Amino acid sequence: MVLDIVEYPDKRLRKKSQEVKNFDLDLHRLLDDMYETMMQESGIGLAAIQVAEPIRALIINLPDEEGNQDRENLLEMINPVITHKEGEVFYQEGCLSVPTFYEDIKRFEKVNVNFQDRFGNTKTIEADELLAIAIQHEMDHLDGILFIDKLSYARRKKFEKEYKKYQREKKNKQKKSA
Ligand code: Y12
Ligand code: CO
Repeated sequence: MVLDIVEYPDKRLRKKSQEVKNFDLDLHRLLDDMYETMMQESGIGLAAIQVAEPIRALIINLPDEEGNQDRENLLEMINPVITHKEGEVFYQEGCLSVPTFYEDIKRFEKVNVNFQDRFGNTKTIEADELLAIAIQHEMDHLDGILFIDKLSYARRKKFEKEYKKYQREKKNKQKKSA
């Protein structure tokens, strides 16, 4: 089932997500619905809070060299914890909860992460390049942090102006089709 994406400035995105304790069918259903939602919306990463579930779960599905998003490469991370971080890199990020806006954001170049899979098994991953960026972006969501929070004051002001325009246009489109 495709779920609704919670969009900025909805306050739910600012909630700190809670540790997952039950690795049950409800969790598996949510992860499957998150995958369907992410694919439908052309995303490569999604945190549970973005579909209004305040639990520490996220999914990432990066495209391969041919640009294909293969479900076999889907990464599901439950209760992730960064155990090592190094380096510095800038990458242009976007977020399904902040449509139409993309900006260069500074992240760690490499991260090591401990997490659990959907069955509660403990795993470790050493990530670099786009995967390291996606993990940091999605893990920020678990603590109510959005990539726009990392913008300079001037850039954030510009973003707020541009985003209001997007919201106005969206509202007008909805009015016309009602
Ligand atoms: C690098 C940087 C950021 C991430 C986090 C995951 N972000 C996304 O998956 C963002 C996807 C996105 C997709 C959109 O839709 C299309 O492009 C068709 C989109 O749409 C609009 O802005 C209209 C916005 C964001 C991982 C790795
Ligand atoms: Co995001």
